Amino acid sequence: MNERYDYKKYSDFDRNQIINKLKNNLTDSRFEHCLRVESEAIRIAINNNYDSELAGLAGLVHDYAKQMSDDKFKQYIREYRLDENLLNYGNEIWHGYVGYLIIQQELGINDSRILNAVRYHTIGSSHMEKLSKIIFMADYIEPNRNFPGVENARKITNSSLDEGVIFQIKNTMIYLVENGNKIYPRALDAYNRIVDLNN
Ligand code: DGI
Ligand code: FE
Ligand code: FE
Repeated sequence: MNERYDYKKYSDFDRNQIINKLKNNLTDSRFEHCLRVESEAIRIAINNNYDSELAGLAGLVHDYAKQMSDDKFKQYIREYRLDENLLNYGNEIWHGYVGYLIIQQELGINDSRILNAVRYHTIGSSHMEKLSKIIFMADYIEPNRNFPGVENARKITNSSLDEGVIFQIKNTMIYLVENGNKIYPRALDAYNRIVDLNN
């Protein structure tokens, strides 16, 4: 299923080379998660009449920066003059919201749809393109996810991608509040946007 593309159309490297880079940068279990998100993204893309090659590649690379050092992220935040408030958060936010720049540089991927999908895969965004929605949901419902409510999330997403996105954004907000975690303001923007759209 997931060996159908070599991804050379969108990357300086082919799928085998990308896989080697992922293996070099990630634990085995995180690497396996990336393969499952690739397959899940392809499945959701087909369900939603979207380009499954773009979806597969974005899914494969979405967590590439997950195990990069804090120092490397801080360096990127300074070098690219990103929001200084990012320094008050950590890897959970950085691996996507900053990590897309590392992916662009190290994997030679320049398609803005893929880069945005990686950027927003953890926190969502107030303005998500279709590929961003597909990766956001593929990461959330890939077959090994087993949080309470995941079956419901799968059912909803299989009948409506947009409803799946709303479900995840609301549930993650509840989870973060219940656990006393800080909410990155761009995540709050994504939540406020879905409230506006439903009024
Ligand atoms: O990288 P994965 O583990 O595959 O999944 P992910 O990128 O969706 O990361 C999920 C984690 O990110 C989860 O523990 C919740 C956390 N998270 C999402 N939004 C926010 C957040 N953490 C903080 N502190 N603030 C947020 O706004
Ligand atoms: Fe992630
Ligand atoms: Fe992930």
